[in-house]
Amino acid sequence: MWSVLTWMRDLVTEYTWFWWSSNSSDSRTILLVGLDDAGKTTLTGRLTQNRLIQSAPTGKPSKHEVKIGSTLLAVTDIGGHAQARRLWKEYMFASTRLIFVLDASNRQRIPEARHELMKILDDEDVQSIPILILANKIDNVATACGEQELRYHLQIENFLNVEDPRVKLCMCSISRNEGFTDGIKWLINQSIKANE
Ligand SMILES: Nc1nc2c(ncn2[C@@H]2O[C@H](COP(=O)(O)OP(=O)(O)O)[C@@H](O)[C@H]2O)c(=O)[nH]1
Ligand SMILES: [Mg+2]
Repeated sequence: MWSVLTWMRDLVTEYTWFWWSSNSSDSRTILLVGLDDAGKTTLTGRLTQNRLIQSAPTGKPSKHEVKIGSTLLAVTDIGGHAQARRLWKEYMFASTRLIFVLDASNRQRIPEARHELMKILDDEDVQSIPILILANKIDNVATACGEQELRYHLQIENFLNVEDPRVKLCMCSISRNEGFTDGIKWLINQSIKANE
């Protein structure tokens, strides 16, 4: 019980800081969300230090600054477990871009990932935010979904097949450093209606 209270206090503190910092500068912000175990922390390690990091499940939001080309990005990784998911929406207000990481090799959890993704895509408050979906762990070849199969399971065709999509899907293996770079570039290059 105490640890939950401490965790909640940390989140409030973090959120206040994040809200303040994102409103006080023109830094571009990327929010990293997805179910637990999808590969968010691994991606953060790739982007920030270009190295593999093994870590405990993310307990509280972690923020990192990443320089890609001339662009400075503030990446915030919010945990993916149920308690943290309630806070995704709060953080989305302060973000201009979003990465949704999912484990394409864990077929049992694809419906759960889809459910969370749909909540974001259907949310009127975040409709102007470009979203990069990283379908991770395709190196698990025995179980990983192919792209067409995943599109079918996620039912995101409507978001992908438009002239100016605000959603992009990349099949990737973050631990092998494959398949996500183009997606990150796409995300950075999306023009944002917000004042940046
Ligand atoms: N096979 C495989 N495992 C990965 C890949 N990316 C991350 N993982 C592993 O998946 C587990 C969860 O990764 P993590 O980044 O902690 O997930 P998070 O809970 O979303 O932050 C770790 O054991 C990672 O090493 C990948 O591309 N392929
Ligand atoms: Mg994590």
